[in-house]
Amino acid sequence: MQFLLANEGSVFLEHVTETSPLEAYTILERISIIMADDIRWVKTHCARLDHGGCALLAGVKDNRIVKIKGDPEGFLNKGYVCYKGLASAERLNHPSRLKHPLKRTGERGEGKWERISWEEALETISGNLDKIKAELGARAVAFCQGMPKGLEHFALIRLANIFGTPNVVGTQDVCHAPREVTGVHTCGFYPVADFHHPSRLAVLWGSNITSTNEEGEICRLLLDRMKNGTEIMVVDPRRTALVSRARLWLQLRPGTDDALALGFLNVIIEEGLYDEPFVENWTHGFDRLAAHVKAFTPAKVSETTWVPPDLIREGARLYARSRPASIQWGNAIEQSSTTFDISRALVCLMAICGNLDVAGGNIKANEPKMLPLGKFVRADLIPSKPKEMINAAHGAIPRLMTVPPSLFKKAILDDFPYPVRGAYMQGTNPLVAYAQSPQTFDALNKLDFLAVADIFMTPTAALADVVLPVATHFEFNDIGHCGLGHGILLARPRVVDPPEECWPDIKILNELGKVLVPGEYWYEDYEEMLDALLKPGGYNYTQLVERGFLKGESLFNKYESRGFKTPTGKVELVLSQAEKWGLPPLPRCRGLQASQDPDYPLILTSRKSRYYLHSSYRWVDSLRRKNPHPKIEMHPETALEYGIQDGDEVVIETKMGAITQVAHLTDAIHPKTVYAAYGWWFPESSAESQYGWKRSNYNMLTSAENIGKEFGTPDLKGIPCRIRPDTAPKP
Ligand SMILES: Nc1nc2c(c(=O)[nH]1)N[C@H]1C(S)=C(S)[C@@H](COP(=O)(O)OP(=O)(O)OC[C@H]3O[C@@H](n4cnc5c(=O)[nH]c(N)nc54)[C@H](O)[C@@H]3O)O[C@H]1N2
Ligand SMILES: Nc1nc2c(c(=O)[nH]1)N[C@H]1C(S)=C(S)[C@@H](COP(=O)(O)OP(=O)(O)OC[C@H]3O[C@@H](n4cnc5c(=O)[nH]c(N)nc54)[C@H](O)[C@@H]3O)O[C@H]1N2
Ligand code: SF4
Ligand SMILES: [Mo]
Repeated sequence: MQFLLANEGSVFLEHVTETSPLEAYTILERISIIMADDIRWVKTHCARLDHGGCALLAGVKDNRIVKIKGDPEGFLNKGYVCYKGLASAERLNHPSRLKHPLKRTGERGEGKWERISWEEALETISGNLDKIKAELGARAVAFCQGMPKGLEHFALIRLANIFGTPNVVGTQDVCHAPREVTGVHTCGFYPVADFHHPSRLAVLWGSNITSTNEEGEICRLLLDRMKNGTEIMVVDPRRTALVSRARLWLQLRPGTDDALALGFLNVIIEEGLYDEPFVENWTHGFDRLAAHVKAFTPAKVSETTWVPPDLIREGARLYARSRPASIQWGNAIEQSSTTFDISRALVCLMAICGNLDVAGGNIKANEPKMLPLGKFVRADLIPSKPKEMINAAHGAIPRLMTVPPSLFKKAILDDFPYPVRGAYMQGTNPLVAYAQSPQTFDALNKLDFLAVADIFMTPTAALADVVLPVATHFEFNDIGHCGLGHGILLARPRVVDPPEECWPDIKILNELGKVLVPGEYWYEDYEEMLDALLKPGGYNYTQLVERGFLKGESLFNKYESRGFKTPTGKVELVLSQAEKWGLPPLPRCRGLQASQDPDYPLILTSRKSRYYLHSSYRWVDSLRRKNPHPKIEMHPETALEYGIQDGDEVVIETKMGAITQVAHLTDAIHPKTVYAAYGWWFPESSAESQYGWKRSNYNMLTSAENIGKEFGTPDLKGIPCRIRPDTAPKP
């Protein structure tokens, strides 16, 4: 018998794919579940598949989630839900999830494990971290997290502070810290794009919002704005989904955003298109900025960026003349060693065009009242943190309170500025997510002790000494968007019980804390943390769940009465304390280079897959079917030049290493640019190979050495590379 599956959105019989009896059965089973009328629908918010934010309706039957729908009442998504969100039930119910604490029995990375009790797991972790603390001091232990997911990030910082280490490692170097911290230094706050009020223009600058919906800037909000007249401009090397609806598209050469932003400033200042009263009253150093950007003429900038001079002028004029206008800035601006300068230039642009702190521009989102996070994390216990943390020895920017992974690895491998020998990692997969994976492998192996808390066995967990099984989203009470700077708190109540012995991270941290540093710091029950955070706002967790979300009041033009929270009280186009902080006073440019290394004639960059979150969820079958292989995208002309056909295996090489991905031809990108997929490993591969982390992993190609000083940021996008068909014999 043949089993046929209609392709997505298709009602025609010819659009079918043959499928296995097992898959057909699974789908029929799912349909019968969905049609059953004994499903209980529970309201919650999505998370852990990106930063989250969509309000969801979870259909529950027999303590299992069987279906997910977008909640039409959701204030950020109004019923929208993406593929990842829809796959939540499958993610939760996956048979291979970690369900018990494990202890390594064989050599590190050999894939041999023994099941242990929670008590033994916590004692083992505590014993090992304490031993390192006794020998080398608490700072020789690091607490690490990747993309913050919920309250667990702050509970982790709390545990680190109480334990006494200043080193909380995070991926913020390539994700949001540059925007946030540079914003604070320049204008006193983190300027987020305001999609909650009308704008005349929204600029998508290296942000692929219809796929990534970053930090709750759910694309549905922008699409609604566009229906009501907001125009868009896209600054992206790729013809993204929204380009077809854009007024302008600036297809720049990857890695040249600093030059383009300075070119915009040049045009706007030379043509007098800036907001004169604002510049006069509320900016510091305008004349110096004006003199500085004179060199960045459209003609010069065009050589570097490949954007025609007229289009640079048109883009700059459009932004300056459309008030209010917002800039939705994406990862592209912060996955570059020049991220500090790009961010500086963009905040200057917002400022001189009068788009800061105005409705529909880039705003300081006002947070709902809650316990200040500094209090929650007990920052008072470690007042010397800025001086003690690894960052200090590297002259990183003040106010960056997490350690960049590249500096963390240096501490392990070179003992600089001091040795780090132990790590507790939650919600992160450094072997695939950090730049320069072979170096990460060496660093993880050099640790005396590594504990990893995850929902699934990953390449990183495979190198751990102890692995902890966590309960994840929908399985415990959590608060979403806490500390993200978007002015909202979301209720994410428990919908079902976690499987077997899985504990939520916040419970693990609370219980580990009790063993590690007993005393008055810990809560009897971890859920008390939720109430403690909400109490100053006059709520408890149950009340938050009843309301669904809290949003701070919308307040604009606050500077008129209070000034900007900078040393001069104005937006600092020139940083007044640059010398004291060791920062360049004006936004720099890496150089108006037009040449390219002849050995590496193409430029490599990336975007995130709409079906995965970083390296996560390659094991969720429905998502894997949508995107089964790591794809290298190239222009058909490029493929022809290199003798590559669609579907061929291709070797991608940079100075750092080589990987293999599958060719996909597209004219959405420039012939000199290639896009490789990021985040790949193969859960179906062997444990001893740590699940094939070397084969297709983008970070085999990146370097953690040439990093920006301010944020320790490596170049992840805009890297010189070369390609060739993979002719090696296949096993
Ligand atoms: N589906 C999905 N959603 C996610 C995530 C995920 O992994 N998957 N991750 C979440 C996280 S943690 C984050 S931080 C956000 C990030 O979300 P985004 O900021 O959207 O990140 P990316 O997809 O990496 O890149 C965005 C855009 O940058 C473009 N680009 C590439 N190189 C350059 C360049 O040199 N200059 C410019 N101007 N553009 C360039 C790409 O074509 C792409 O359109 O997404 C969140 N949402
Ligand atoms: N080359 C390149 N490198 C990049 C990026 C890029 O675009 N290109 N993007 C960067 C960005 S923006 C970021 S934010 C980082 C992301 O870096 P990471 O956050 O380290 O990335 P993930 O691969 O998503 O790893 C998250 C892990 O958390 C697990 N997990 C899921 N839910 C839970 C939970 O509730 N608790 C716990 N304990 N674990 C859970 C998942 O199974 C997964 O293994 O990567 C950065 N690295
Ligand atoms: S866009 Fe993000 S928050 Fe919304 S359903 Fe998808 S994964 Fe969840
Ligand atoms: Mo991120």
